[in-house]
Amino acid sequence: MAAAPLRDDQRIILHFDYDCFYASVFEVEQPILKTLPLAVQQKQIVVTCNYEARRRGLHKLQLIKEAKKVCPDVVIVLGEDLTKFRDASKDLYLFLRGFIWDGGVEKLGFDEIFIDVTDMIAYNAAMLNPHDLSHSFFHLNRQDPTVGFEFDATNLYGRVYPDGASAADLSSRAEFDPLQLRTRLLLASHLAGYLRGQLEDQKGYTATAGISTSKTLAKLVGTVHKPNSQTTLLPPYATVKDPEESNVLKFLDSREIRAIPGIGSKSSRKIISYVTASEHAKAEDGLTVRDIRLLPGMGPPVLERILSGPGAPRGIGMRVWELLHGVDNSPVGEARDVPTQISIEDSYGSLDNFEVARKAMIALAASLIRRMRTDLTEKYTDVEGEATSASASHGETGVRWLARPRSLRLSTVPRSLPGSENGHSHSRISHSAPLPQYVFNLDESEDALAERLVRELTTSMFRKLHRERTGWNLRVLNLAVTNMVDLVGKHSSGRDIGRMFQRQEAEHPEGSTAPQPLPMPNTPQSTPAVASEAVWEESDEEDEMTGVQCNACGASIPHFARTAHEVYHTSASQ
Ligand code: DCP
Ligand code: MG
Ligand code: MG
Repeated sequence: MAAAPLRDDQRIILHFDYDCFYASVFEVEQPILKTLPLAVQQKQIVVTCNYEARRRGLHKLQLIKEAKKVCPDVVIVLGEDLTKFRDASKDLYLFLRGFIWDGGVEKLGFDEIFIDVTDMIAYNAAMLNPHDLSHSFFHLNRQDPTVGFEFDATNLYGRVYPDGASAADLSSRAEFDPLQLRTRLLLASHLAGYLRGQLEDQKGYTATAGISTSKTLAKLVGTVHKPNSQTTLLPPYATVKDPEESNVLKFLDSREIRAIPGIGSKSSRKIISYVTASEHAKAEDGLTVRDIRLLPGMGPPVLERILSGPGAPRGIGMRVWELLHGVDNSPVGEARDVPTQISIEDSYGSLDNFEVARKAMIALAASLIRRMRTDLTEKYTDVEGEATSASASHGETGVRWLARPRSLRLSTVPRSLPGSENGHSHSRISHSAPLPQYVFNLDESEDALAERLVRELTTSMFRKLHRERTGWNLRVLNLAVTNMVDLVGKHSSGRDIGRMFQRQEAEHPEGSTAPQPLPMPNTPQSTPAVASEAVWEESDEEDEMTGVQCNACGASIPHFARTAHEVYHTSASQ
């Protein structure tokens, strides 16, 4: 059998997942709802419900009809407009980020956050006084030693895996070592507890946290105790003498492969069918990570063979082999509170004449500009000519763009013709053009800008896609801004904005017709909807692993080859 991959447990990562997130947003608005069973409705489905409702038998993704039967006095609120969830998500992200030093803080979907706290933990481990661990102080600021909180470093905070273990007990001085993994995890458990407390006291949200040394392990171990709880995955992680003594393997081994974040559902299916086809294996039901890991002959080459296919990145076998052993060296992404693109989409019963299309485009453009203003700007204070978002007490204040998209993309999907099979999935067509600078003018109204954008640009883009005055009938219109240029990185002072604009202008691409990704299938269609963001918590990470599907030919394309593939279609169609 192939060797187990090497572990690297230098980092400490926290993962937060807010409890019943959409429901909590309503509870924060109206605290009375906390005491009632509360369900959030999208279409005919309960997308989430609070824990009072769960106590009474309701659960996520249940039919409304069923929920009412199970719990007749359930309070139902409509959650199709995602604006307030997005706003709350951003607010909580910025709030948490405010406590963090240099490590990355990465948002996943609306209600999850990864935080790399390695530097904060190393600093505080070095500051511990081994003679008086029970009166320790956790420093939250390197410059100001009074900022922080008191804690008892003889005990780990919150729950642990394995349950009930006391392996992190530091009470015996002989065992104290600031560099030891268990010391660092212990400190991190107190930091996670403190941040959860702040989140609840200052913002009214409870969260469930996981604490470990990688994104995958932190996220997974966080699910062990829910809600309003936290779980630390205890050492030992790397075990030289007997690898099976590792708590990482113990923890992962009993899990089903599809539960491992980073292994997408397609990959899971391929692995499961390979393993069940082998005579050594048990039936598909109850197939665990351990069954797969220990299957004779299993290893990176076999996994590479099973999982490779058009679009699978090289090295996927090794990556999955690592994940099966709880090895995940992927970095917590740089703070990125701006999306890579924003797209607004609506669907129509019948859209077959230009005037109706024009009005629809104005509505989409107005929503798009509104969204750009929410997601891509921030308030700032200018101190001594240097723009910072930090708490400055003097200086000029204003609103500035955090990022500017360079391109505008219009996509349409025709109503499928009778007789054409599966007509809609391959028939999205798009046209892109440079985004005019006037849309960034914050002094003009969104509606005025939308009218101008449609008059001066979008209508001609539309005509490029549908040259005939009549004879077409559309099902979907989508307007998006893409090619985002980040102007204010986490550590940037913002002084180079002007220069960046000049560069950006020079780099503007020509308009191009290119196949574009499909919107999320569950995007609500009744109101102009965001099609670009990972709204669903358990987003299928297949894309990240294997690439994207080309909408023109259906092939699966790795991310790095996507541009080339688009060019291929563009030139082939000319
Ligand atoms: N969501 C959704 N559709 C899904 C899954 C989730 O709209 N298929 C939304 C509603 C949730 C939010 O995303 O409130 C976060 O998803 P979670 O799975 O984390 O669910 P909750 O936060 O609601 O509950 P939990 O306490 O189990 O984390
Ligand atoms: Mg949640
Ligand atoms: Mg979640």
